[in-house]
Amino acid sequence: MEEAIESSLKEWQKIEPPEEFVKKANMNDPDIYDMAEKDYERFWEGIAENIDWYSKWKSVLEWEPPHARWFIEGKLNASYNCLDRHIDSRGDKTAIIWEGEKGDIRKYTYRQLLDATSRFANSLKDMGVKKGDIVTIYLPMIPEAVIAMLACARIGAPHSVVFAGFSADALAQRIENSRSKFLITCDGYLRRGKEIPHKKRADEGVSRVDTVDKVIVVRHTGSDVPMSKQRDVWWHEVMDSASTGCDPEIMDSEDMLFLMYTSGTTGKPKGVVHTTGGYMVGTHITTNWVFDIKEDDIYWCTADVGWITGHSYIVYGPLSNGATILIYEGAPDYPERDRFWDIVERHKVTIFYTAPTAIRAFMRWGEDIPAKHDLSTLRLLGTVGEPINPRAWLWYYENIGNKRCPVVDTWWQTETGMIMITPLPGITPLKPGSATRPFPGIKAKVLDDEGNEVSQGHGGYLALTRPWPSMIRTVYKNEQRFIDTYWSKWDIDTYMSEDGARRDEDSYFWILGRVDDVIKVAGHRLGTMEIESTLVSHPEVAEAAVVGKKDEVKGEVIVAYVTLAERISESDNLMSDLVDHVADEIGPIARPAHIFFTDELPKTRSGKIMRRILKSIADGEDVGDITTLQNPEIVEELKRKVDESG
Ligand code: 6R9
Repeated sequence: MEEAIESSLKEWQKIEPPEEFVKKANMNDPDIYDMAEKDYERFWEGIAENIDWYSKWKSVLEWEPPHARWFIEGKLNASYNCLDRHIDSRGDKTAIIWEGEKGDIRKYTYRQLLDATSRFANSLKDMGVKKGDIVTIYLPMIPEAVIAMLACARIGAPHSVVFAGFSADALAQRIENSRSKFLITCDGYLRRGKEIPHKKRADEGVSRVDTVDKVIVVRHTGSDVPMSKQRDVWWHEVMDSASTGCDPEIMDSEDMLFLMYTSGTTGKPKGVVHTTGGYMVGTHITTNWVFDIKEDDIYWCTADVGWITGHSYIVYGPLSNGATILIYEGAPDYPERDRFWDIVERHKVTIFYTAPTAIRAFMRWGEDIPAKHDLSTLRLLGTVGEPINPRAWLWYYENIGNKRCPVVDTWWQTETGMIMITPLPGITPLKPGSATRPFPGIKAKVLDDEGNEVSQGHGGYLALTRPWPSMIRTVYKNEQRFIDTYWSKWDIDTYMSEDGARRDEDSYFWILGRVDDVIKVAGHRLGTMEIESTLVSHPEVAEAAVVGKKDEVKGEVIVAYVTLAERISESDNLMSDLVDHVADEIGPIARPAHIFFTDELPKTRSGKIMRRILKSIADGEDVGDITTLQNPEIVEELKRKVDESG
């Protein structure tokens, strides 16, 4: 098996797009790249015609690095673009197919989705939500999450969606930073058949802040939940009394559409600000060209709406294209490991977008599982979230796509808003493991520390050297952090992605992963600092260092090295306490896979913890030069501990 894959790796070095696919592809003109290159502002101006505007922009771009403003003075509404403009031609077309973990199915046509969105928009207004107010959405994967987002967009209230798997504390932190007065949540939701008491968590979060006036609760599982008299209202009750029809607010191109908190190098997550015009233009066109969305496609992106992928490629990109999207609430292995393929078969999914970590899990479960299902409706596959190893790529291509479906490996970030480096399936020859080349109009380079382009085959930092419509506008209430994080490594007009990359002989990009203290656990972005601060907040912990350890399925898992406070001795109980503490404070995804107690952490003479060394120890790799440490002897001791733990 291993050998077969390795040999096909060579054989399959470049996979040309299938002729049939090319013929029908939404974008199949290779000259598009040159055209965009000639004058990228003109290119984006043409692309912006795909969005409906109340009034057109006066100029395309104002670029005062690092601040870009796109489609100046253009007026539009994102929810109008996702709903109203489809009603004449697609009013009765299915917009959302939702499947719950228990197998219950709900569908919304575009007309029904518009109706629900308008009603909910009116409910928000009735409750006092005004244009510019930030509304926090803390919901699992249910249609109400999409409706709530679109309703906010409709009335010009930026949403801040918090991943439902995050803890009360993480929720509180985000509400606090955005000073949000409104929260939308639900009673509970199912995960592997077990009910998660979501409202309880939301209540805990709200109790830790002093901003929230109103909580709107979706009845999803039907379980009893305490409702606070003044503060809490049921979604269905406000919807019943809300009036229908709600005129979309006319928004400026540069008005904030949403805030999305994401992890970075320092402890606190940062609020990435996205605005309306450029974001809609960017997500619309990438959905159209990269996923080749057609009228009769059934499109399924398995991400959660709580992450940027859910925002751009479940909600705004696909719905602005009038697509039918599928949303599944539950786990991929519930009740059985074929759940995804069962869904693909039953709903006749044609386009499927998921993360490498999921693909590696499927691979491990074996090809017999997808083979039991008819996957012949699939015509395009995508991946996102972390580098995909060529073996996993090929497994996906062969076992899910039956060698018929192009696989688009799409590199982008919360901050970029839209897909940046990707094949165009009707044009680009594919190479397993490579995200191939920048989307038309995007300029990416691989730079060294001094900002020089590195030569072919060598690793460097992935940089973006030209503005793009859906780029991050600032870090909410922290302009300095925006500049320091992204625009200070080289010249002020060059964006630092914090990813390593190299280019090959065809100038294809190969993403090497993060170069900062961000780790990706099963595709979820987490800051090691966030986890360290949480560990240190435990009364028995003195110091902690967290690194990502390579993992075959999850990409990385969390390893924590912990020094205990004076007179506290290590024990298995304390270890599991600490693991639970992190899960409670951040969420189960941040749960350390291993904790090692140590009397000291390896430090430089100036006292900096050497995480690089700790990572090599965790990965069982050579630690390299340790002569600059003040305590080199600790390295051997830690190596022994890690070895012994197996
Ligand atoms: C969309 C998303 C961003 C980080 C990014 C990089 C990694 C995303 C990738 C990829 C290799 C790909 N990443 N796509 N690495 N190949 N196709 O995931 O946003 O959660 O902000 O994470 O994810 O490291 O810097 P976000």
